[in-house]
Amino acid sequence: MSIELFSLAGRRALITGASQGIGLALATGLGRAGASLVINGRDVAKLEAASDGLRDKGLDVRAMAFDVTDQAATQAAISRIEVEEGPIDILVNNAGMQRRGPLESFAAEDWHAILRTNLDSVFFTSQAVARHMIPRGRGKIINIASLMSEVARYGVGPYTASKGAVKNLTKAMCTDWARHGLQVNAIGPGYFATPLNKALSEDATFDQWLRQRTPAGRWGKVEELQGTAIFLASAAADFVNGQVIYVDGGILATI
Ligand code: GCO
Ligand code: CA
Repeated sequence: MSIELFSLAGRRALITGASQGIGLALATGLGRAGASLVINGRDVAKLEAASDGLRDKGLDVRAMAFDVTDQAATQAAISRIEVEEGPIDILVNNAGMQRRGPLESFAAEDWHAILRTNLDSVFFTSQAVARHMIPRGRGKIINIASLMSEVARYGVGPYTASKGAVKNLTKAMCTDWARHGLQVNAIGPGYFATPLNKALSEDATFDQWLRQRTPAGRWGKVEELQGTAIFLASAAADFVNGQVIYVDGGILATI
């Protein structure tokens, strides 16, 4: 089997929420596999810094700041990318946020913020990109789910609900769009030391719990998500559809 199967040469990938953390790691991995990159974020300064870092690695990258929770802005940005850069072959819906607190006191505006960022954005961005992919008869959409697509943890109910929805939206997109030659899958990260989890990784009690609860006995490194993203973005996964691949050190496999 040729390694070409995993090559992304000649392909363009759009990654949302790519200024830092998992999104930036995924952009780096897809770029190293040969993809031209368009990275998205809301904060222009952070996005430019991330672009510079990727360019320093010799990668082809365009920064495109837009708010993925704003459907009109997202549709306009996707059209601009398709005209100015070329076809989007791979979409990684990574933008996401976390707010923690028990459900009985969780504010509605926080609930809506999480659902907008973690779920609405996946629908808005995927719909806008799919409208260009469908006439081409091909495209790869990779949603970033979570181990919280399967299980809950105290105090992250709204996030858990949003990531459970991302899992089933992945299956729904597969069902509607596989006939058009699109493959839609998800990656479910376990615990990774990223800015989203700073409060956790710096908490000695949580850190000890996590290491004992995870069969691998450690936090994941964001680079360890790159191989799964390259696989799902490549021809090697042309008949993989509607799946969630968990990259979690075994945490979901064990009680
Ligand atoms: C938490 C964490 C988790 C993980 C994420 C992993 O508070 O438990 O934020 O939600 O970071 O789900 O994919
Ligand atoms: Ca370019």
